[in-house]
Amino acid sequence: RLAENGGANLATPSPPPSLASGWDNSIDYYIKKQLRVWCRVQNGFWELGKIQSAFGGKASVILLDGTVMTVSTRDLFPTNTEILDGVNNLVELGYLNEPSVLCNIQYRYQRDVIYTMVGPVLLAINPFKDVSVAGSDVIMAYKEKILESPHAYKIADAAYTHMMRDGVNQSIIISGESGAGKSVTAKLVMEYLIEAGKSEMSVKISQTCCILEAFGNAKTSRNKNSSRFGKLVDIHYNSEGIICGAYIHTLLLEKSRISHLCRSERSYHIFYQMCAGAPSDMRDKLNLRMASEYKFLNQSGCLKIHDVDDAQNFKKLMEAMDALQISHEDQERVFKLVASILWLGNISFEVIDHENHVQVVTDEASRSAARLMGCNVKDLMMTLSTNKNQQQAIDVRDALVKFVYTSVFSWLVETINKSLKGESGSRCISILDIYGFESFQKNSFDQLLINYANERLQQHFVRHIFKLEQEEYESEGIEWKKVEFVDNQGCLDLFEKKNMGLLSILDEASNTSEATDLTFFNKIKQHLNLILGFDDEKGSFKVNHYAGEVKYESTGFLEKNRDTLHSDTLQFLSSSCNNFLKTDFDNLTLGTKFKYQLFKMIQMLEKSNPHFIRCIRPNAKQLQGTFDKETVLQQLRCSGILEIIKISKSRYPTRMSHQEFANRFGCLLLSKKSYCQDVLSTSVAVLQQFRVLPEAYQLGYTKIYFRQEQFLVLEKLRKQVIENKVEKGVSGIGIAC
Ligand code: AOV
Repeated sequence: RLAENGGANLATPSPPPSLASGWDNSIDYYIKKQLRVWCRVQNGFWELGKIQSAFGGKASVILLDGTVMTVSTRDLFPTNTEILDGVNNLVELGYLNEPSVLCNIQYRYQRDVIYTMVGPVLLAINPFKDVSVAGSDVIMAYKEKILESPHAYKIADAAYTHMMRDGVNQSIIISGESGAGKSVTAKLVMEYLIEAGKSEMSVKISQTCCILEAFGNAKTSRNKNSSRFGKLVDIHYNSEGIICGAYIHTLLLEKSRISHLCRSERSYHIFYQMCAGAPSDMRDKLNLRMASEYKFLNQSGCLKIHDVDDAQNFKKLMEAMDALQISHEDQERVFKLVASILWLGNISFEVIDHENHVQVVTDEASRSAARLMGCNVKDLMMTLSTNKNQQQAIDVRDALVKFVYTSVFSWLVETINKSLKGESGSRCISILDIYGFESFQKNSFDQLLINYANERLQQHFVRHIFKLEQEEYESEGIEWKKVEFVDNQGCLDLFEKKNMGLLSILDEASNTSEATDLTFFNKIKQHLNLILGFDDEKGSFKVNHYAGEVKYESTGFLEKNRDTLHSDTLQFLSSSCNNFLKTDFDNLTLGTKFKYQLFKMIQMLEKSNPHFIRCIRPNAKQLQGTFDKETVLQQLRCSGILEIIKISKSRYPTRMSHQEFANRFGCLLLSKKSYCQDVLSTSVAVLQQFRVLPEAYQLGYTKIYFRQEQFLVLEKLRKQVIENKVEKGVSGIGIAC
């Protein structure tokens, strides 16, 4: 679809002649002037070449390497002049087509320039190496507007400036596939926001990442430091722009990782950090061994991550916990529970055949686990014993460890939030960083929820960048040429529809005791024709996500969604003396809880003015210096980059009600007469006095819309007027000036 649009040019320089009406009118010009063109070659990508001749919709093209090809003129695209190589904002490209966009990003990437603006959206390409232009000097340069090139700091600065100017809450939404660089970008954004409003709270906020990463991140096959939970961090500021507190909302932590690992992946970092870095007195208390001695950790064949020092990170973690004033007593309780999970994983079962009974062996593992959980070993053994089979016993044990770990994680988030609570601020900037879109060889319920969250986020993006923007222009009666875009609402409906959505069918099955993964599979097969395909043998189904197709295996869906603990386990936990392990179950399925948390986050975002950052993975292998065009192009396409450029070219990014505009700029008027009339006359008088060009603004029914540059000019003038008046000590500056 994009390829069809590819040849269309939006801002046609002259000459060369317009290509909007197709090549046939201008092809002779390209031949005569020997201008370079992009030519689509067999692999679907483009190479540079020159047209030798053309006839009947076909052209003969000589590529840079001397190859001569005959192609359809539809496979040729105009190139931009070399002056435009590597522009800061893709909107500046004269000719808008996929090869030019891709080439521009690659040009910058090869020069270690990883950020590019696409209209108001920041693109960030993961360099997989340190190219950082970062730190407090750079932050100050962005704050003072000395530096203006695209950067995560620039977006943070825009949000901060906007918040201070309008007193409106802001959000920075960072999206992209797993491993694309969201969390690193989120850290840079936070760095800026923490520095810009520096207070005593700043150090605490910056230390939270270290704790949340230790407990909520793990190595996956796509990212060695993958977030396995979503987070929305609210930073609260007072009216002077100083930080007064913060709050972290989290989105469900992936649980299956605690007991089951895929080959070459790791469990949560904390386990390895603790095993490698705990000081000797702690090792004794926790009866701690090497990571390789625990089954939950050694099952995947991966214990270490290249270039990561787990022991050193454990030290940093303890410092961070101290900075957040988590008492040593509580820290010890946390580590005891973490260690108890490792020992629970090492528990062995014995089958007593004639009694049809499976029971836990009393050994070092069961004794250590019980002691660390603060319970009696007999109670633990009773809970984990069963009259069914060994698998049942293992399932009960695994449900218990997942519960223990998620309780620790929730307790930590709660405690961090208590520590970050300050005076209530009047304004807030929220930063969203969730687990990115995932498609592995085997995808389970965890991937389904993660990808569903990404669909929701994509809809938020589409709504703000395309839908709301265009609806507003229409309702304000502004001249506007509609831009088409891909809407993912259909896929969201597949998940969310009330009766026959994927999640509701799953919930219904989960609440029916006779239902199985197979009956669930059959039901979606019967009712969900939006699903792309079913494989009866494997019980798998394919969903067409905005970011690509994913095949999910339905085995285990029901159990994961039910998310219940065995009644014996519940009783056992209520008798445990560890008060982290609260069991106030609310009887919601995991899918419903997830949807609820997600909705709450989106609702908060809807109340703020959004800024978007799209992170891009340059290759699938996490390699530096490797720009894989296919991987990048696929991500650009599903982010709708070409459409964003189109909409941004004609967009009016700054807008104010007529009243606000008159209040703000009325003071610039030389003639007080116009100022005394109605607000619209004041606005028009300002525009006339400064001879603002008609194409730089539009008057809507209730608001006035500006091109960014024009608005900045007015702001600069306003600033000068105010400074002049203050310097001269003139009283009676205009109302809001
Ligand atoms: P993600 O947040 O998008 O994945 P990360 O932010 O964790 O991805 O980035 C993955 C890895 O890429 C990091 O650990 C770094 O090694 C590298 N990286 C990312 N951005 C940069 C940068 N700006 N400079 C240098 N290296 C970078 V996930 O959390 O899996 O969805 O759940």
